[in-house]
Amino acid sequence: MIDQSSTDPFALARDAADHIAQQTSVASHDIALVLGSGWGEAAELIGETTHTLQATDIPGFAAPAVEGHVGTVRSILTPAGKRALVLGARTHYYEGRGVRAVVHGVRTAAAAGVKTLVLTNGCGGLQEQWAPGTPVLISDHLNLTAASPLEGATFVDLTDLYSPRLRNLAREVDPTLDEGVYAQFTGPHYETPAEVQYAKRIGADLVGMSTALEAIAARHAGMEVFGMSLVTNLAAGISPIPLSHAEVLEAGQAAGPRISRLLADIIGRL
Ligand code: 8IG
Repeated sequence: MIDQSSTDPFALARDAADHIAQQTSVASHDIALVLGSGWGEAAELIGETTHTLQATDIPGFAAPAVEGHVGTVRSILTPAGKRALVLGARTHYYEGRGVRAVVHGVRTAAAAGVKTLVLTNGCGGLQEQWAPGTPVLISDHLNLTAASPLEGATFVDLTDLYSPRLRNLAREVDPTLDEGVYAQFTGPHYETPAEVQYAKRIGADLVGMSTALEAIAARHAGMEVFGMSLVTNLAAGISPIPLSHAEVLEAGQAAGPRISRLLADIIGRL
C-alpha cells in the first residue's frame, strides 16, 4: 500500500485548480474530459485550444505511463462558448501511485468548477457484435478493483452514476450507439478467458482498467458523469486471436476520426 497520509487530496486538487486558473486565465471551467486510448484526437474537434499545460507542472499530476496517452492538460473554448478542460494525463490504478493519484484529475476538475465530466477509455468487449472500433455508452459499472477513492464513512449513492440524461443526449447524436456495463479490473495484465467469463456472468459487457474509480470520485464531488468506451479488442477468449497492445492502438487509430466527431458533437450539445 502507498502511504497516502501526508497531504489532503482535496487541498492538492484545489492547488492544481488554482494553478490551472492562473496559467489559463480561465477562472472556471464547465466541462472536463478524460481521453483514454483511441480518443486523443477528439480534443481537436471540440473547439479551439487556448492553453496547453504540461501535466508535470501542475500540483499532483505525473507524466503518463502509457504509450498513446498524452501528458498535457488543455483548456478549450467550444463554439458554444463553454470552457472545457482536457485531462490527457490519466493515472491508472496499476501504476501503484494509490487511488488518490488515480482520481486527482477528477478532483482537480471539480475544484476548477467543472459540473460535467466526460470519461472515455479503450477497453475489451464481451459482445461479439462489437467489432474493434465500436464506441459504446457506459450505463453502469462493476468496480472489481477492491478499492474506493472515498475514505472513511463517506457513503455516496451511485444510482444513475452514468447520467441517463447525457446518455439520451448521446443517442440523439447517434441513435445506433449501444450501451453496456463496464467492469474495471486492476490490470495491468489483461484478463484470462475464465475471468472474462466471470465478468460476463456478473453482468459486464466491457472490461478495462480505468473509469469506475474516477466516476465514483466524480459523483462524490457532485459532477454529472458521461462515460463512453471504445471497444479496441474483443476480450480474451471471446475471439480466438490473442490480445496485443499494438492491436489496441491500431483499432484506436482506425476509429479515431469517427469517435472524435461523435464526442465533439455530444460536447456541442452539453
Ligand atoms: I484497450 O481487454 C483495453 N484495455 N482489462 N481488458 C482490460 N483492459 C483493456 C482491454 C481488455 N483492452
